[in-house]
Amino acid sequence: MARRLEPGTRVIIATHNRGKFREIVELLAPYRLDPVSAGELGLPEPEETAEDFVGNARLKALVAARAGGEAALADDSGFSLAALGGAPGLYSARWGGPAKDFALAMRRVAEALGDHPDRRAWFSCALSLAWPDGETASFFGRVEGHAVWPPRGERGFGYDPMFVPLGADETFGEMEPARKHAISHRARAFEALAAACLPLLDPHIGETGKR
Ligand code: ITT
Repeated sequence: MARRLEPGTRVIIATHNRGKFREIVELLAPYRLDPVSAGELGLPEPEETAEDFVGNARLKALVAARAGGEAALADDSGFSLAALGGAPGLYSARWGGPAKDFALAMRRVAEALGDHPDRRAWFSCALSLAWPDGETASFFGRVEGHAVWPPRGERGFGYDPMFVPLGADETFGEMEPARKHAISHRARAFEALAAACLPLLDPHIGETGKR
């Protein structure tokens, strides 16, 4: 059984991606932990050398937990197109080039896709929690949908403006953040993480924090 974090524990959010950091902090909000970003602590950004999302998330979480001396949570995620055999997938961040330009990354995806009739797309997310002693727990989530072009919406980050999840009309870039959090790849992985490793919520405490 995975170790559970106590309320009030400081947790390093081992990402240098501001969009991800914001979403993870929002997802963590009900659990009364104390999140701090790896960037704020000046922790290094390790090379992502694993062969899958879980491997990379685990690697990032372990490096941060060992360097920071506290529990660390990392996310490795990506956007995939069926017509491109799952690309950009694990290499989603790299498609933005050194400037991490996602307008460029989306354009590259749209060009690779051309007028291919298969527009099926999905986001994947692995979340790993690591402790400084080397223990880790990892969780995975995925959301299916289709790609649209041109991109739509200013919300979210990364490839959000070109992805419409199944059952919706809006892209993740147009959607209220709360709607994205109800169905996203990250939210699905987070649900499993919360069930196994986050402090248990008092069911009598409402959104106001009062019983
Ligand atoms: P860290 O490794 O520091 O966390 P990164 O941006 O390099 O940051 P990844 O290697 O996991 O992170 O790359 C995932 C990329 O996939 C990310 O840069 C986004 O462009 C994209 N992505 C992941 N989740 C997304 C989401 O919810 N919406 C849109 N794009 C997303």
